[in-house]
Amino acid sequence: MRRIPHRRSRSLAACALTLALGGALAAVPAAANAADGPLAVQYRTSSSGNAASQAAPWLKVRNTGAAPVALSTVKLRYYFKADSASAVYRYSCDWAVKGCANVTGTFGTLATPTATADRYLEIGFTAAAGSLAPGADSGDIQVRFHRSDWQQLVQSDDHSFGAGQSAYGDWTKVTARVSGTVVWGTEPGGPVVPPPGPVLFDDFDYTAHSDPRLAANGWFLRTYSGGPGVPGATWSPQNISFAAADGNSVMKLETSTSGTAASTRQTEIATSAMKFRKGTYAARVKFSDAPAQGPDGDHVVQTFFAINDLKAPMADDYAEYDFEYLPNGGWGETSNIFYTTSWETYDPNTGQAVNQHTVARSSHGGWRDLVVTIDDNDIRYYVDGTLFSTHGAAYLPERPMVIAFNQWLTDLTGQTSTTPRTYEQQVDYVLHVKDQVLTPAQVAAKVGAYRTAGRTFEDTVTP
Ligand SMILES: [Ca+2]
Ligand SMILES: [Ca+2]
Ligand SMILES: [Ca+2]
Repeated sequence: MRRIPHRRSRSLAACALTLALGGALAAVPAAANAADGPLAVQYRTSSSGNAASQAAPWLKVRNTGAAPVALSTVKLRYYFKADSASAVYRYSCDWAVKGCANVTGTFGTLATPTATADRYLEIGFTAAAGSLAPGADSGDIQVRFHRSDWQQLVQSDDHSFGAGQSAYGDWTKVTARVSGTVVWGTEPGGPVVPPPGPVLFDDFDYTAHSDPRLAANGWFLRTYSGGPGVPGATWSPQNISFAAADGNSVMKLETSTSGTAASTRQTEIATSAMKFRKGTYAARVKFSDAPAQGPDGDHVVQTFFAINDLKAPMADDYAEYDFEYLPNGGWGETSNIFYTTSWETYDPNTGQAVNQHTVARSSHGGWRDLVVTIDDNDIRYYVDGTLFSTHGAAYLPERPMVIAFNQWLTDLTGQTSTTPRTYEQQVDYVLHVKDQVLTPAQVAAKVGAYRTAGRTFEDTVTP
């Protein structure tokens, strides 16, 4: 428990009220690809008998991702149970849109057989098969295989066989690999590969705080007054800007003051929609230990967080998860301190708080890779790829939240100067993957894939 009388939480209650009253603010997120792939496999059989002279798995592979995929890196596996340990099978390609000459078929043996699979037919492609553009599929790949002695083979005990699959449809019993990594389907006895989940990604590639794409993409730049921070301060969208920096597009939050409430400009940007609960939240944020200009010493707070509205003091369906950096201390601290905090609830009137927090009393200035994951068991915070803290199940979110960044001053007691000064927080990107716990390396790979594809925004998370 920590008592913090002036929490930002009060601001979100106001924000939610604003959203409830102001339909104009509730921008609808732009639709994008339903899946971010990268591949899906479709299957039909052209030989449906439980026992047959040959198996005829016809296949198509579709690029569901945002980047082209070279077919030479793709392998499809059709799993079956051999008719005997010594049975030998022969592969044929009858027709393929990419050309049978560019399609390969080889047989493999499973190291760990199951009741329905001890062999597989692996379909591959030569370089001449080319690549699949986003949204494109390979077209028909009509292949078959039979026993070398032309005896009947039993299909009814084969993992990948679908007797009723007389037309093409997505088929997870045939797997797809890209460069050796399974990206589609379920291997025999193996873990189920979850389908790609809804995702929010924004590289913050905008022109200005007035760029209409910000609202179209579901962002709200705060204008309404109130806590947290200095009473009477202004929340200023004009202090949010966009630029190229350190090799990528970045968003800048500038918070300025001359030591009075009237001169204090704080900044906040949040999603309009309260639709984020379990899963992975990530952002690359640049904290600063010194002002961009003017004298140093204010109690500035630089943040990345998820939060919902407090419906009543101590309501337990409140939720909030914070990264907070105070380069000059504050909240009774005299030097730099970095917080991760998971909130069950609080009372804005008394300051009573039910939370779990973990701190580091050290500089966190500079670019930081921040990741927080929330599943059914706990909340895990990572900084620069390293686990920083794990918070318990008592603090899991009961309801969806918004995602937000803000920069504000806890009070004006950090220094007495009346010389103007400006503090700057930068944000490179934000990523949320719904209901999936990603490692920091998987976060980096996902962000890298968006950049390879030249894609700066996607939002497929539905409320
Ligand atoms: Ca069989
Ligand atoms: Ca709660
Ligand atoms: Ca960026």
